[in-house]
Amino acid sequence: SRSRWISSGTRPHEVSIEGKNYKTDEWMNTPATILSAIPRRLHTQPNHPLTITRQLIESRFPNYKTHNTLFPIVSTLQNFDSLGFPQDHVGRSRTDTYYLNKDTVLRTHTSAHQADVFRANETEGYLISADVYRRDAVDRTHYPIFHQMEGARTWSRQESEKAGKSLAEVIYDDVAKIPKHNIDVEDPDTPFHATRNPKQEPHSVEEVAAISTHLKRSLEDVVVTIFDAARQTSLSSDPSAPSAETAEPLKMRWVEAYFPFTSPSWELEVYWQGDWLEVLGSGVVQQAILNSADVPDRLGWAFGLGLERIAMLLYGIPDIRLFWSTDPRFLSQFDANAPLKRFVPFSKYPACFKDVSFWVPETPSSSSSAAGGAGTLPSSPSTTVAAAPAGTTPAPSSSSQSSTANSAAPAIATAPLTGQAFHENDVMEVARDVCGDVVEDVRLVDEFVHPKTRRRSMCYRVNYRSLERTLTNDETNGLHQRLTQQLVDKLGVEIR
Ligand code: FA5
Ligand code: MG
Repeated sequence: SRSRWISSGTRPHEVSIEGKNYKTDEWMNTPATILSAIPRRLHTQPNHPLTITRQLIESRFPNYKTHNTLFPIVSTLQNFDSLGFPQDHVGRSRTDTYYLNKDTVLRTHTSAHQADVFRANETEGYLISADVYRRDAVDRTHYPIFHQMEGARTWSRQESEKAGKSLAEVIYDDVAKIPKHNIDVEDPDTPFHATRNPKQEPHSVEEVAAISTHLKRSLEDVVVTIFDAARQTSLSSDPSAPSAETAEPLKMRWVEAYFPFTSPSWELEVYWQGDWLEVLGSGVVQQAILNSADVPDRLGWAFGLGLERIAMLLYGIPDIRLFWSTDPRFLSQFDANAPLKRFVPFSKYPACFKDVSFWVPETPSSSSSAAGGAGTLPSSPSTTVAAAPAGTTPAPSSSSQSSTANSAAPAIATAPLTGQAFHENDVMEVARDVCGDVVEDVRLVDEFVHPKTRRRSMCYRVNYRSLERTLTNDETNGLHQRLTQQLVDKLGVEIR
């Protein structure tokens, strides 16, 4: 069968990552380009914008224990099973997740550490910041490696009893300690949904209301803090820099969401550059997770936010690739000990668009494969599943659910090992692999099924643009040729 090993013809039998060795098997789908980026740990680099953003958020949760160095390679048990992911959840598929072997993945989210940190039971609240890895779309707000901050806060029923209060009362006392803001937040406040977001049996309605109020107020405080800081920068910077008038007024909204490990669940979106940008997912922690972590007496909330997305709001950084830049024109703009300054883009270099059209290889299941949802390739920064109206959020049982692996792509019905269906993320990865960071965007511009042969044709438009220089014609032509060839070699497509 066709090799799915994207970055080279042969798969290594073993990979060594920071002194730890992993035997690979036929599940291995992690390219060398991804493995080599693991040591970067951008969120702990001094004066890196992700570090400064992380610290600013951490300052809003003063008594929470912070974990910033948890190892990125985890078991499928940690990443999925401990969180209640069903066996057939699309997040587990090799089209969405980087595997080293059947049982070992590059974590797709910081939630992979929830169970372990709850079990350690050191503090009422914790924050985990870390690099996470996903096969995903290529555009200005998505990158295959990004950084998340997980946060959680729990309360003990026994302790509230000792204090002679109900748990809800104790929580509302804590809500009163959260700084107030006067921003109008759009919140339909529909906590429960029969299939997606049922009330958990051990929780009372009052408890859920108290927990979700504390959760929402805590996270609104984070976003307000970021926007205030961003506004300060535009006021104080030099006259040529973007001014306060150009800064948009803060708008945010809560949208119902689905995660296997919370109920009820929400995502928070912020209006940014003309579109809604999803910044985090959150919800009331599934009691089963706390029970199996030996803290059945505790209940509370958890969230996971995208640090790049927040840093983009904070500094006005326009493109997610910039975080990986080692160019002094980028790095010298950030200083943890100086007042915050808005990012001043170095000149934008010209874009170069090239199309590639091909016939999708036929597989036993290609009729039901990645066409539908994946075809609606992101055309805006707000591309994740949450961008769909709450009412369309898939039910837990739906196979098209995609929550941690946030790609809007639907589930692939085929087994992941042989005769795989075409998946858009494979195109994305070939583009990343061939072009590195000089690919800005890859999007589907045309798709049709031949009326007679029933073969499917797709056309992708690739935008070649470097952040640091003008690409020559020869260079983009060469890249496009290689990309086209790799699509043929790795995915078995037939160029039209
Ligand atoms: C999760 O990963 C859940 N683990 C979040 C969570 C934690 C929910 C705890 C409930 C309780 P999601 O896939 O939506 O959810 O990702 C969370 C955030 O990560 C997104 O809101 C977005 O800000 C960011 N993010 C997701 N994919 C990417 C990407 N490819 N590039 C950059 N940021 C991303
Ligand atoms: Mg999401």
